[in-house]
Amino acid sequence: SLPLGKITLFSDLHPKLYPAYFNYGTAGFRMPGKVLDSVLFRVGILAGLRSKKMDGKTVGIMVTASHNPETDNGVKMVDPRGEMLDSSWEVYATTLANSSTTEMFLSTLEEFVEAEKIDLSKPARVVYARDTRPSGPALVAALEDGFAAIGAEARNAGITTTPILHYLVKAINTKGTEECFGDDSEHGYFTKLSEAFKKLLLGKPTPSPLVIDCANGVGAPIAAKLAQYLAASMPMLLTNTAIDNPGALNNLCGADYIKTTQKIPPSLMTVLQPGQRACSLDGDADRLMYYYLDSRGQYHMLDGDKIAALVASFIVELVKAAGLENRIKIGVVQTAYANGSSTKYLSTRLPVKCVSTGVKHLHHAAEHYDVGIYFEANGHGTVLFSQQIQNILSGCQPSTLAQSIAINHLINLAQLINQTVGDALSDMLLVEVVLAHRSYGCVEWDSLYTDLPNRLVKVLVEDRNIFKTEDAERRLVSPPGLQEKINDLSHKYDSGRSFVRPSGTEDVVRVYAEAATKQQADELAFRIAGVVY
Ligand code: 16G
Ligand code: ZN
Repeated sequence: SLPLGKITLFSDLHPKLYPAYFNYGTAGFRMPGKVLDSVLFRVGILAGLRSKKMDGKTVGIMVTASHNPETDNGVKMVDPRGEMLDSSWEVYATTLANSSTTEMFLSTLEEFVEAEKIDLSKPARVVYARDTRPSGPALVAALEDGFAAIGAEARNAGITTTPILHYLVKAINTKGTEECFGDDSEHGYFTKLSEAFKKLLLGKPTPSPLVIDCANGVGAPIAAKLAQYLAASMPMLLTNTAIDNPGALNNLCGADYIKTTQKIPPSLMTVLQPGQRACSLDGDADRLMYYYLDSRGQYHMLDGDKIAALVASFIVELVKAAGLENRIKIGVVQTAYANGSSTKYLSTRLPVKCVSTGVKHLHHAAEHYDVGIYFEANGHGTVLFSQQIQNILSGCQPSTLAQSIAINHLINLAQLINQTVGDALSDMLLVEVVLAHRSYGCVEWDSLYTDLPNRLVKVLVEDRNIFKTEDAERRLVSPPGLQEKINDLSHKYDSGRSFVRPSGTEDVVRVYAEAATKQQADELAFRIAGVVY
């Protein structure tokens, strides 16, 4: 049975002091860091129970609020295969976080153990990490009390990125098996990536220096370590590395700043040369955006859609060159936010599927292919190679040299890419590999297709829960009649497309519009916002 005495003792040290409603959403729990103490403690216990439920396999816990302001923080659980927490448990997490007293928490916990038939005699194992936020240490201490209360065997992975934590979870759980993911350490991660990168770049010219905006977050120390493993094979210029500078995290820099403002970080104005490649990570280094200044000093953004276009066309050609196009089913997964031009570009090359926003949906849809590529426009994405395909690749008997080269490239790509989750640093190396193979600079990459001008606006509404969507969030079914108005407006504009959906992370409704010109896209977005409000 549950160690009720011990849990009570610890729980009283972490009372729920705030009336706030906690919700385990698409990004886990995410709130101002100061209200999260009780939540972290309870997540510690829940993670222990999740591990018991999964027969003692190791569960991951990441303390981060990603691209959000420095004063926010959050916590997210990672399932034993390195993927997002099973959705049925998200509901439990929410219920447990909202129990107002220790007694209520305990009784909810008991009901839950009963309902899930958790065998408490099983071991509990967890691995945890945090980003560089100042509220991190205290929240980790609360989390550790949760581990102690449930008696979990806990491994501290220190200050690291979200994708490395996912890597560690999968590496720990596949240790000594046929599917061994790599050595279960940061060293193992860097070795796996850097070796694959060097093999893929063999015989290619060394890339010109890449400017990396680390968002003043955990990406900074981790990219610095990666640079040591890559040495001269990948020259990197790290900027925005001030992790101890109060208020600096994600402030006027980082991947989300790039995407939402469509501007270059002010700190890079004097650094970036025309034509030079630059990229931005977000606060936990799971999102990546590229950009450059053209010869006239004009700023151009290369977002997740552009990364998908670059990577997907490269992989499609490798699979053909390997003579495997009839054995490997490749597909791309996007959301409604994908630029219409990217969808058009990709659709002529491979199947494209649209799913609802959120990494979970993209990841699951990508798993239906042998090679599934997904990127959100915001820069989060990865490529999944099914185990079966990885076996086929390693057992292949190529009949020509060209086939053998292509197969080796595919094998090395599967090592280079962090298949557990979007990983800014792994994706950055992937982009660099494709650019080197194509002999592309930013301009050539950018010209794969031209983005349709677009506009995203937030609308504050009384109750966002009345907004219900279907068809991967592209159509509103409620409130009644609203979709017809949106259609009528969209049809008035050249290449007009728009949709309205409730945010999963903020108390707003989002309106997206694209059209042939910037002015039209802006106008369409604001006219739709007007009918939504
Ligand atoms: C979360 C999602 C991200 C999505 C964003 C949309 C995960 C890990 N992250 O950050 O994929 O793009 O939410 O936010 O699932 P919204 O619902 O507020 O538009
Ligand atoms: Zn992030």
